Amino acid sequence: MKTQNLIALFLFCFISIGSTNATDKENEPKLNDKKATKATNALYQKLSQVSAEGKTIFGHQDDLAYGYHWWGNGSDVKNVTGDYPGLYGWDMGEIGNDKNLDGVLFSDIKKYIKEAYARGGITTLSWHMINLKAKTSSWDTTRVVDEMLKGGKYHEDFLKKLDLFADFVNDLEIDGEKIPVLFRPWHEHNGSWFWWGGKNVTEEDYKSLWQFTVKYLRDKKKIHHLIYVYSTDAFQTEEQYLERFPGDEYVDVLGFDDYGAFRENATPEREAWVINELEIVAKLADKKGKVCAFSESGLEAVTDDTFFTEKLLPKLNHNEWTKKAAYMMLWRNANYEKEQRDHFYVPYKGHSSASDFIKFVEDPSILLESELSKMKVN
Ligand code: BMA
Repeated sequence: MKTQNLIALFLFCFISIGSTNATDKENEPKLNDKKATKATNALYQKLSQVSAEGKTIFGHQDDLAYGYHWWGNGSDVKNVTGDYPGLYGWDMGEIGNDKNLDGVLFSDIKKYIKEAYARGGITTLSWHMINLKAKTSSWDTTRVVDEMLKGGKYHEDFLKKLDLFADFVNDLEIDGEKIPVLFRPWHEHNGSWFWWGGKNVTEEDYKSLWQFTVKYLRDKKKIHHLIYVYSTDAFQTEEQYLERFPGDEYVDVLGFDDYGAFRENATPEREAWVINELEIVAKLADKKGKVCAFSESGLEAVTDDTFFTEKLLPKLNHNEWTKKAAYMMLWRNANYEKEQRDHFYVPYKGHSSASDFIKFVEDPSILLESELSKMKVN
């Protein structure tokens, strides 16, 4: 080959490699908030990488605050597996009081979030906000969303709640750096059990509620360490999933909750919905340049000793699409003494499903905290 040809070939290769990289970067999921902090962008990138590698971060609600047999400082996940979950869920319900709706001090939640972050763990916040009209709980379906929007009787009360939330997340700081948070408000809205869901609100009002929440926190309160997670309950089609979607510019993570699929009486067809749900959110996330997740699930009281390896894991690892959920979170382990009920989703030490849970977390696709913290972001 002549020298000129060699140079031309070299230049061609150089330019094509360069442009491929540029395109790859362009296709990488990006946060909507252009002012998002460095740590927040880094977290989003990490989630996107976990997803691209077909791995899933394991999460647990209220993990560090209490467990089936104990209250205050601990972890049923660590007691059973020797490691902490990679992701921790907390709920903002009843913010303004000392304790949240499940009796955890907000000051403790802050402490747990900081401890987890220092170890490399991730935080997600949900919010079972009280019904501002009935002044009760999120399960009170008295119509209220229309009156919470601008001009409505409860708008000011709503702003006060958002201000309390803003103060809470602004306080999540270590060495002058804000701890990034996956914020998942107004979840399971395709069901009618919360005041913000289903027949208790119009499609338009739901979208306005969501958009207002984002705009107020991001633009008015100038909070730039939140990643917004949209999270429906069970669904069967992409159209159903997107029915009340507030818009690409208001959502960063596409999530969903599904408990029905794993209930003891669920048919094999119903169980298979999870595969379909995982595929739909993964394909949508791919199309929209976002991250996807299985934001809540589990089998209450883990009544099946092989639930984790025979029911849950095969869904997550079913195919290339289902593997893309960046994280999956199981719900809380209610303290038996306090609540007098078997309402737990992770085995406690000594529970008959503990060995199966250990096998589940040992699967190479499942990430607990220590593995997650060692992961380098490309
Ligand atoms: C529900 C139950 C309730 C709890 C609520 C908010 O699923 O666990 O007991 O109060 O979540 O955490």
